Amino acid sequence: MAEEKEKVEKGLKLADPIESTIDISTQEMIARSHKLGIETVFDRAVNMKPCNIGLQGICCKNCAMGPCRLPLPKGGIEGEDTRKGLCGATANTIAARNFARMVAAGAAAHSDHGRSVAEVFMAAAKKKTNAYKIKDTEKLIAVAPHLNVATTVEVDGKTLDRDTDEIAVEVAEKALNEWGKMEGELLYLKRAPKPLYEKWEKYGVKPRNIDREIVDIMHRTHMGVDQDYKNIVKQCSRASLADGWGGSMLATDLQDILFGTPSPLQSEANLGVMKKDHVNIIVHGHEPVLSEMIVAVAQSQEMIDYAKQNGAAGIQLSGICCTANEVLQRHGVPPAGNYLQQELAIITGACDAMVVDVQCIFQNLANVAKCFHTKLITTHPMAKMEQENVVHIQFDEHYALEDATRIVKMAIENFQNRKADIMIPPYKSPQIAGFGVESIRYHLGGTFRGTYYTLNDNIINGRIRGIAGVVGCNNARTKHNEHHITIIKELIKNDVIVLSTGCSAITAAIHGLLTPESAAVYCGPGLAEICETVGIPPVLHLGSCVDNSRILLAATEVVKAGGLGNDISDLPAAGSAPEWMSEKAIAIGHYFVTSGVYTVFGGNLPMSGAPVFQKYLFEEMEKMYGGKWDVTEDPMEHAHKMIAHIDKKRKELGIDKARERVLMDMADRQKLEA
Ligand code: BF8
Repeated sequence: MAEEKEKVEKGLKLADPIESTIDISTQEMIARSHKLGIETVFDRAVNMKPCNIGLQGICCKNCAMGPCRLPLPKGGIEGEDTRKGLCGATANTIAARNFARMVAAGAAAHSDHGRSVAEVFMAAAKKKTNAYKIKDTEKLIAVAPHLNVATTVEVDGKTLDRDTDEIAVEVAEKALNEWGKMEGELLYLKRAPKPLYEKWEKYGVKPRNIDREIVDIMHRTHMGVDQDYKNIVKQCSRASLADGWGGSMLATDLQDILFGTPSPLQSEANLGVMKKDHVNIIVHGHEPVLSEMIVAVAQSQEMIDYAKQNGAAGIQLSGICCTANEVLQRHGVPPAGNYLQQELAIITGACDAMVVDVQCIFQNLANVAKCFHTKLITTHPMAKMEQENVVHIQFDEHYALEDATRIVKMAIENFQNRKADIMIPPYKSPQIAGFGVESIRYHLGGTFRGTYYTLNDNIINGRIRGIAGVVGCNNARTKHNEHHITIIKELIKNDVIVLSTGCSAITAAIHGLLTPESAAVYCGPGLAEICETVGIPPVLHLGSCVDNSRILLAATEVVKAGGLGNDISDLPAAGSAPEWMSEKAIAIGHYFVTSGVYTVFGGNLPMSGAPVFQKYLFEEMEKMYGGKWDVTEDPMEHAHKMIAHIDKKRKELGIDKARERVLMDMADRQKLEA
């Protein structure tokens, strides 16, 4: 015991690999990190416990009279809640302000990503860069009207197609304007079902422009401004909608137009995609503008030859986090892992370069890279690292190919510097990724109709019980991947089709749920039949976290196809973030809720210390938007809360009976026949 205490005091307590993750390659790499004496997030998580007051969301550090902490008294509150900070701020105000600042940070991250893409898009549209060209003109034409850009012109009484270059420049201008326009409302709001748009109008939450709603949160949560938690939540709704139906949706659309709209393709996932005899380059972060160029350069014959001259058999490109999802969905580049595996990819000893941009990048990567030959390369002016072993190659879209070439060459030349034994865990899973609004229409809509009719039909007849969006991060406070997989398996077992993005989608791939064959193993009979007939996996990978906008638009298409109500909140659908950790997840959760989706988070939501505020999010919001928040630590309960909600919606739609008929098993049928 004393020995154990000493270990803890010296920071030497080590994570148990089996307790830390359900993924065998991650278990093996944690064990290797211990053997090599390299600390990872898994070890830090067992040594540092979270702050109990922060966990409850009731620590206010928005001014220097604090931090003021308002813990819930043991046994809860009887009678009036008299807790106050020095200025008098109540627990509800404090928790709401903290929540709002998370929404602001999350919306800012997604939307600023969108802005970077829009700037590159503008450069491409104006032909100021040779590296980028408009790839998907069909999507350009489809998106243009949503930004009030005409796609045809009248000449001499005839309607002619407008020049695509001209359309592209105007789309870029209109898109960029969405971040800072002085008047009006976000143009994409009108893409939502009409009843939803009218709810936003009624409750006064239509975003004015993207930046303004984020600045507004920072202002109103400053000391001594908004002191009404309901009014603070109202601004959270505006800012999160500016993310989901603004910055994120623009990021997705402009990326698709610029780099190609994804369509289903085959790939693999997990650390085993790295190759010992190849130059391994890992792209990590979120913005695909540079990684697109790295893909192009790494696949060039010149670079492959250069790799061979340097003793390697070729170049293996792989990804971590959402940059991985971006290059996966458009090029089939395999993800080497999700959020919690980033240090482990370097600990293989085979990572010749890890190229990072923005968001979800551990500061400790530099310390881990120091133990190996790995070149850790930062590329974004906004995200530098102070350690000396980190190289900064600032990405400039005007010299994108040159920057990418410099990075790929640096990785190749580093191949010969490998010093440690290589250990790449030999595990990877096949996957089909690259789904989106368009491909769901193609696969589940039927070629004649080209709509979501068949999907709706199968929801109505009960083969598909409902739709779940399962998204988001890993969190070192939860056993890595366990909750994602438990929840997803329980959903598909109950015939709920899953749309997934972000690290959740990578997790599903790693555990073999992104193949059509997995349907026969894990799905209920109705969903299995659909997957088998159409040849799709029961879990559809819709891309990165900004691509949660694809889920909003897919849900909108389902509403439009008819038979399942008039609004997203009418659908037998639910949202989930089983292992969330990032502020972006809170922004996403809130725009899902404000778009009418019942959304369950795993682990903890930092608001339990302010029960009145929590009740507002968990119960009252539903009365306005039809969506609401929920949280639970138990993954089975999590899945069943979603299924119960889906069943409630089926009942309200009057389609619960259809499902009862469909799900008769053989014995039931025989009884009937008899
Ligand atoms: O934006 S799921 S850990 S990588 S925050 Fe980060 Fe979470 Fe992964 Fe993508 Ni989304």
